[in-house]
This record gives sequence, structure tokens and C-alpha cells, in this order.
Amino acid sequence: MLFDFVLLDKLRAARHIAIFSGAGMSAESGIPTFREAHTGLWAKYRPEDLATPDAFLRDPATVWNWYAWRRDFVRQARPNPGHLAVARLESLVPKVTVITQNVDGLHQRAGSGNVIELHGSILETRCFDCGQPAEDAALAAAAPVQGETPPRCGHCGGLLRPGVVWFGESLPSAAWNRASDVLDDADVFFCIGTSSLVEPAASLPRYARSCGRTVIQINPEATSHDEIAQYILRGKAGEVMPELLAAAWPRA
Ligand code: BJW
Ligand code: ZN
Repeated sequence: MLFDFVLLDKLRAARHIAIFSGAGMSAESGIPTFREAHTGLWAKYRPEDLATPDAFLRDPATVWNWYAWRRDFVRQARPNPGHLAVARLESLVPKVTVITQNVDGLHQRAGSGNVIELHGSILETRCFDCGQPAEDAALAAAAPVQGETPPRCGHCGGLLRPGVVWFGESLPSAAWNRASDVLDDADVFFCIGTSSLVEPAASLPRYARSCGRTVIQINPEATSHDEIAQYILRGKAGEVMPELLAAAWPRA
């Protein structure tokens, strides 16, 4: 891919780069995205049937088992060249912040040291009632075939749930506030692998643009963020990001 010289100059001059990522970032690690027809995680279900507090209370076992299956998937996945390129940016730019909607922890496993998880983590478990994080022993009991599903909280006896943010729930305020601060400070804002359909996260690129940041969109498909991005790099994150770094810092 050929890159605009002005874009390459902006990257080299940046003091703080923000990376806003979605499920497409992890697609090349073999983790299905949410909304792609047939292969998406919700191909067999409607999201509101699984990723809401009401769905969990209606049928906790189905929701728990869906997350247990996905947690195993995530544990076996490896960061791909896109995650690795994002992590490598930290050695090329004074400051990099990753703001991710992903719950898979792959940015951290790739080596990114400054990651804000807007939608929580599938690798964490907490009590639906009292919010206490679950200990390892409770997680060990999480195998769908053993005992009660989902397991219960050791503090109050409530049902355990995945540490993610469901529809209708507020985003963790600390994560949201940190992300807003990053937008006030970063000069370049990458928007990578998200359909931009889920609010309030999808408002971040629009806000970044309204603050005068350079917005770069990386996605094989068009999304509504194409309208606000100054640069649209049509392709896969695991291919475009390493090529972009090689073009901007050829001797690094
Ligand atoms: C590649 C690629 C490759 C593929 N390389 N790219 C304001 C307006 C309208 C609605 C709302 C609003 N405020 C709140 C709402 C309601 C709701 C919402 O947004 N609904 C919409 C569906 C309309 N939002 C909420 O409820 C949020 N809470 C909230 O706002 O609280 C305040 C409140 C409380 C009470 C009442 C009202 C307000 C919470 C949202 C939580 C989202 N949670 C999920 C599930 C997490 C747990 C789990 O993992 O199961 O988060 S939903 C799901 O979508 C997940 C994702 O993080 C999120 C975003 O999806 P993403 O990452 O964009 O994935 P895809 O699959 O959609 O797209 C993949 C993209 O990758 C595609 O574009 C591909 O082309 C691309 N791609 N290969 C690069 N190789
Ligand atoms: Zn509890």
C-alpha cells in the first residue's frame, strides 16, 4: 500500500497517538467479530438475547456458557501482526494510548502498556449482585459440566458473571474519563476494526475530529467513520499497520 507523505510526516511528528480498536483488530487472531454475517459471534443469536443483564437473569446458564466458550477461544488466541505493530509504536512515539472496545486482552499480551478497556474484560469474573471479583477457585468451577452454572459468589451467594459491559450498562467511569482525557491530548487518532455502531464508544472518533485531531480509519469495509476520517486505509489491521510503520520509520 502507498501512503500519503503528509500522513507519514504527521505520524513521525506525533507526541501522543491514540489507537481506538474494535473486534476487527483481533479478527486475524481468529476471534470472530460481532456483526459479520454467518461468521460473526452473533450469527446464531441476536445480541440482545445474550449481551444484556436481562438476558443473563432470564437464562444465566446459556449466557455463562457462551462466555465460557469464548473465554477458552480467547485464551488460545495469539496477538496478530496488527496488535504487535500497535505495541511497537511505543518505541517510536513519545506516548501511545490504546482505547479498546475489545474484551480479549490481546493488546496487553502483544506488549501494549497503556490500554483502556471500555467494555471490560472477558478474562475477569465478578458477582452480578455485589460486584466483588471472583477468586480463581470460583473460576475453576466454571466448567459448564461441573456443578451449578454459573458458579456463585463466595461473598454473597449471587450469580457470577463475566467482567464485560453489556447493553444498557454504563461503561466503567474511570475508563471513560481516561479515554476522554486522551482525546484532549493526543494529536493522532487511529480508528481500527470497528463497525462504529455501538455508543457511546462510537462517539470518540467524532469527538477526536471535532477537537482537531488527525483521524485515520483502518478497515476493509466502509463505516460511518469514513465520513469524518482524514485518511481511510482500506485493508486488514494486521497488514496495514505493519506496512504503515515500515513506511513511516523505514530504519527502525
Ligand atoms: C476488520 C478486520 C480486519 C473485520 N482488520 N478491521 C446512544 C445512541 C444510540 C444508542 C445508544 C446510545 N447510548 C447507548 C445506547 C445503547 C447501546 C448501543 O449503542 N446500542 C446500539 C446497538 C445502537 N449502548 C449501550 O448500551 C452502552 N451503554 C451505555 O451507553 O450506558 C449508558 C446507558 C445506560 C442505560 C440506558 C441507556 C444508556 C453499552 C454498550 C456495551 C457494548 N457491549 C458489547 C458486548 C461486550 C461483551 C461481549 O464481548 O460479549 O461490546 S456489544 C459488542 O459491540 C462489543 C463490542 O465491543 C462492540 C463494538 O463492536 P465492534 O468492535 O465494532 O465489532 P463489529 O463486529 O461490530 O465490527 C467489526 C469491524 O471490523 C467491521 O467494521 C469489519 O469490517 C472490521 N474488520 N476484519 C480491520 N482484519
Ligand atoms: Zn457477591
